Amino acid sequence: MSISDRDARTASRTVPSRVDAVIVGAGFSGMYMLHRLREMNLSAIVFEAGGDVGGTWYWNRYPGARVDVESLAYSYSFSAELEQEYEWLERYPAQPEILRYARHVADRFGLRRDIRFDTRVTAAAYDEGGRAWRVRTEHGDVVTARFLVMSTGCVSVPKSPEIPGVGRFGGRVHHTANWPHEGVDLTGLRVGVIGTGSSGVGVIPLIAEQAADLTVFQRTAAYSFPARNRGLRPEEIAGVKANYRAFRKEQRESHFGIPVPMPTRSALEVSPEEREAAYERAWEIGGLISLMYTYTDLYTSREANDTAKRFVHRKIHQMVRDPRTAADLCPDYPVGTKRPCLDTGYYETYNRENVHLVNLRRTPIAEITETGVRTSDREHALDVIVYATGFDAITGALTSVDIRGRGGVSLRESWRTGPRAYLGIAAAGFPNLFMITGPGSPSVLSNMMVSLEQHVDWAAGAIGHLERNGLTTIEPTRQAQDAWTDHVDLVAAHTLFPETDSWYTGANVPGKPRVFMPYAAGVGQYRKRCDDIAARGYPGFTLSA
Ligand code: NA7
Repeated sequence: MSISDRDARTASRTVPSRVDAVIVGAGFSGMYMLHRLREMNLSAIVFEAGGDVGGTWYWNRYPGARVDVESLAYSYSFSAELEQEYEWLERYPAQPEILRYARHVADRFGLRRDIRFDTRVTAAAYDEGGRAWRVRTEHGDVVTARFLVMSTGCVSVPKSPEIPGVGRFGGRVHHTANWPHEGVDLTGLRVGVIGTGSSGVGVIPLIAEQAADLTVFQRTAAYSFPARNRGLRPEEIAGVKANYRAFRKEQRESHFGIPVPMPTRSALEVSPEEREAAYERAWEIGGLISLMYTYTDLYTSREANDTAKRFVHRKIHQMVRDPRTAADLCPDYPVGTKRPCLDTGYYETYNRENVHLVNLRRTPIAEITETGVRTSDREHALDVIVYATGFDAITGALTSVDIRGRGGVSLRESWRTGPRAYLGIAAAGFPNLFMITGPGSPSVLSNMMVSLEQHVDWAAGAIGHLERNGLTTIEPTRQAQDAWTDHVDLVAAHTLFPETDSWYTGANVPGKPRVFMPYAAGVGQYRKRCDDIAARGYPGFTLSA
């Protein structure tokens, strides 16, 4: 941290009463938005609930927290100097390395002086007469801004575990998404982990090494692919750095924001032997998409997907010695339709004597007691419960702020039956509101860095367009919004995604409308569409003087 920035951070709790833009969140999207607005000579203030920059990487400090996209790709592309100077150490860095990168960016671009930390935004109301947003924080700050940018992230509101008796437990309780900064010593303790998504899969092997005894409570088994994490070799870093412009172009034009060769054949048009060999090669490479990119139809054909599913099941049975435990760890939904996990030694952890798997499909949790977890068949005595129960994803952070647009209409209310947002970035009735990686954009079905940079650039482009043309507001029409929402649904309906209950569909949160929220056509196609709309003067939006 530079001296000036440190001073700015500690000294400044002053909040301007009027700025051009309020940005909510100082994760990677909020930091870049601030930088872009400054380049346009606009004033902005960022409110951040956490004590520092980093967003999801500030909060998710549990042991084993790692990014699932390779570091040289999961990084900003907006500054060639930043790209060249930053030295990534690992293929899939752990949380401390990513947070270090976020801090480096904040220092390098002097961002902290316009960020107010430990400040949660509670409400934002659009004043139609003044054509401005009035934004309120938990500390009573009120700021008027022409633009409101929600850089609040897709997995930032931890889901409370809706289990009877949660408050009753007398031991220690931790949530992976709010892990103590000073770390947690579990040596010699009986630990229970509830949840086996990416967070559970990341934390379980490390807790198993420390705790006396670990009980994993699994409701839905996850597909986890080997990360094959390792230190980056100097020559591969140099290779990417020498060609970063071409690499970034490939990222932007790709499907997931990760440059890899596209598959050309169906899983059903090759022999079982050839298919097995291809899956084996993908498994050896590891990573999030190598297996899913083996054939063209793994996301669209159940029969094709079943071949990959059977392959992963065989792998699990090879890795886990106890056949009943292995069977319990085999998911029953199509591979890839919930975000797959990346792991280091997850399945092998179940071969340890001190690790026990409880299949909640067979013996559901009845309640949390003062001394542990009671399932339908017995009580599991515990000293510590770790909730790895996930997030109210994609819309949770947007609806947790009381956002009111024209006529006092609440965003939360208007999304009661499901989110509606044109291009996943703007909503009818909410002028000059930009939702970075909002519902209906590729967001979590992509390398988030690619998607958030694209959204920030597009929002900055739209704001620049207003500025240059003496206009004050941009707002989608209801017609364009409805057509986009239908299009998002239609694209999803061609895939296997909507069939599976997951946080992509909101099915993990009781009472949340079940809608497949991300746009599944890929970041390359999506970007073309957004660019085309901007180039044609923003059809589908109303721009007013
Ligand atoms: P996930 O992927 O939503 O995983 C949460 C896990 O917790 C999942 O196994 C859930 O089972 C389980 N869960 C949630 N509530 C309960 C209750 N009440 N009882 C038992 N089990 C429960 O969240 P993560 O934090 O792991 O990962 C989220 C994303 O963040 C990840 O994909 C990365 O992209 C970053 P369920 O599946 O609902 O049956």
